[in-house]
Amino acid sequence: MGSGRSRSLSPELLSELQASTPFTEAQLREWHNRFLQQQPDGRVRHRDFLRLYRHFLPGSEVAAYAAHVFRSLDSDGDGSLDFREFVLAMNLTAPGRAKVKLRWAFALFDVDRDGEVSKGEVLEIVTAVFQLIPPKERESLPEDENTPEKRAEKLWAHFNKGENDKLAEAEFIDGVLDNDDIMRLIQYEPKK
Ligand SMILES: [Ca+2]
Ligand SMILES: [Ca+2]
Repeated sequence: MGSGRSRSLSPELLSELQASTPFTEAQLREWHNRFLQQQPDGRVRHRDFLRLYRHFLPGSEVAAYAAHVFRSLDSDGDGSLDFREFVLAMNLTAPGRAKVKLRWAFALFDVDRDGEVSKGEVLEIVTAVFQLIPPKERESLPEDENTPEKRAEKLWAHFNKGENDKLAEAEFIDGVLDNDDIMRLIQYEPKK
């Protein structure tokens, strides 16, 4: 056992990941070993992912958000994250990768994967993000941000879009980059 093709880190995959992320060969090899210790079949499933979210955000309703994040990371849509998808996810959390993170955020919002974001998709993701906010914290939100609907309206108004307009990736990134007020609406940062 342990000699299957899916268990080894191929030279092709290694060079692809080195080209598309700032990680070194040594880091990638170490992660690959650890990944296989945690996931002996080389795949992270939705339920593993959900467990992780429940662990890190114990006071939050994580199911909807975790499902959307999983969908956005599972780029080939096969229902599991392989090592390649896993490393690209790690790349999102590396410091100084604002544009990379926003490209991912766009994929998160593009629920039907048609390359554009509609107002309905904004409401869907904003609702999932809102559920991450523990009920006690929700009470202290500003009046115009204390429901998912208000947050979606605010976001959509920021982009200057009509009800049935769509948002392209570049517009989304330019609109969110370096704008803390808008960034706050598209994600939830747990209070330390
Ligand atoms: Ca996959
Ligand atoms: Ca879409």
